[in-house]
Amino acid sequence: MERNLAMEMVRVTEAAALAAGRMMGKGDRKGADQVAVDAMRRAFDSVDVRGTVVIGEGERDEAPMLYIGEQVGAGWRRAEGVHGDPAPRVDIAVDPLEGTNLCATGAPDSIAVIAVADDGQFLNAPDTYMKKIAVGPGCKGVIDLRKSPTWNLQAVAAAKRCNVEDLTVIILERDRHQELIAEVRATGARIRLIGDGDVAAAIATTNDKTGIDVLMGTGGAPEGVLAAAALRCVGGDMQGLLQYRNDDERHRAERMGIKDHDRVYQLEELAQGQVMFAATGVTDGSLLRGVHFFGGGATTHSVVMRSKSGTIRFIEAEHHFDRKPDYDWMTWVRPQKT
Ligand code: FBP
Repeated sequence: MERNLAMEMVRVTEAAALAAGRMMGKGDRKGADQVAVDAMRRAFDSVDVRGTVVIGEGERDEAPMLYIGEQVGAGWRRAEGVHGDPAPRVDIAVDPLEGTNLCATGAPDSIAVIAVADDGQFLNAPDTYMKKIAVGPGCKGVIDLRKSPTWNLQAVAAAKRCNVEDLTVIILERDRHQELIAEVRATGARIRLIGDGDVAAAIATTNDKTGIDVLMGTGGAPEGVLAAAALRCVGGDMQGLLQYRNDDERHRAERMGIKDHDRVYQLEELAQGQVMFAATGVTDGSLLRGVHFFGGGATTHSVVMRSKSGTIRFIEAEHHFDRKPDYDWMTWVRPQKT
């Protein structure tokens, strides 16, 4: 997959983050999500790919934009033209605003996210839950979701040549995790409980500066595929097991081609082939700073990675609104009140 495409994808996450950034702390999670979706969708129009959304805002009948199966990217129009090679066909996984509550309350770690893979390479995850375990580079091959949290923490501690007490586990604070939290506490490991945002949490395991070693627990399945794309790029590891809340979700999964409901998906099954991942911070977080506005502009902080090269690039951008082309998504970003 092309290097230039990675930079194009950052422009798309920046657009979503800038739009959502305006909504920080306004207590309107749906509104924040809406402007992020809108900005991201419009920003795709200038990217030269033939993308198909495989992880998005839901099924076509419930999401007007970035729905599963939607074709995005300027490449579709160009492919129908006469000149040059057709644009690359890629799978697109998006979460224009991951952590809608975090943005609505101004809490840390809401991000705008995109992952791209060669055609047909992401697990078409239904909108259900996924039990997950994720670790950074250095712990590849040591985790096993079928085994207990205690077993896994001992394995991670051995790989990191430390004691279990030295590990920090990040877990979504949910009632369903009471047993997990009790077991992790019993091992002596430290815990960081978060209100939302397990994509950023999974990415945090890949960077020593965050102090996070392991993600455990159950969160969204689409978020699991996005996290897997990031972990593929950095050489971390992850496993996921789909968890259905009802028969409806189970049937939906079957319609999407999932046959074995007890299968533990390995990292390479969640996100295969050549993968690219980009995220831009919306609110300040452990790895990425959020959108900071100044008179006439804003700064953004993004990370972009590619599985092919393993390069992890952090990009700080200063956007000057008066000099930005008048993209239609800028409506969400320019100050409304003067
Ligand atoms: P949203 O961005 O859709 O609000 O999702 C936030 C999130 O915390 C995800 O990071 C996580 O995977 C999922 O919700 C957990 O779902 P639930 O809130 O139902 O436990």
